[in-house]
Amino acid sequence: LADITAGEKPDIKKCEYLNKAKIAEGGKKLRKNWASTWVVLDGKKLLFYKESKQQALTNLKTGCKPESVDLYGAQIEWTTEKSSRKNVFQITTGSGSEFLLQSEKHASIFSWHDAIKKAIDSLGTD
Ligand code: I3P
Repeated sequence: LADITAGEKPDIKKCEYLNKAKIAEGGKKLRKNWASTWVVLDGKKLLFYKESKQQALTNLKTGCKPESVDLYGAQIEWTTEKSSRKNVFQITTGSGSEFLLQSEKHASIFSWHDAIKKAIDSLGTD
């Protein structure tokens, strides 16, 4: 939402409820805590909203702050080791934070993996 307050148009590619667990921050491991989260992909970053979809949409207009994850220099990979759940991928940010995202819906999580990978690749690493 920094983009909105800066007067730029948001470039929303995708939004949906996914299960999210943050497992590390700044290289430090965190206790895993899965939570249903409204996730927005805007091309350069992922936004995580704790509240309901309606509140999240309202906040898109009013500029309330979600947790924002910069995709520049991030990595994405499927994992079967970091969780007993199926359909899980991990995002590792340039700053050393790690997130797991999961959905019971195969098509949905594959589509998210694809979209986030494209966003990361389009940003490059240099
Ligand atoms: C964790 C919780 C998570 C589970 C995790 C447990 O216990 O059950 O759902 O992850 O497994 O440690 P607690 O709530 O007591 O912290 P998955 O559902 O992803 O398997 P883990 O320790 O193997 O990561």
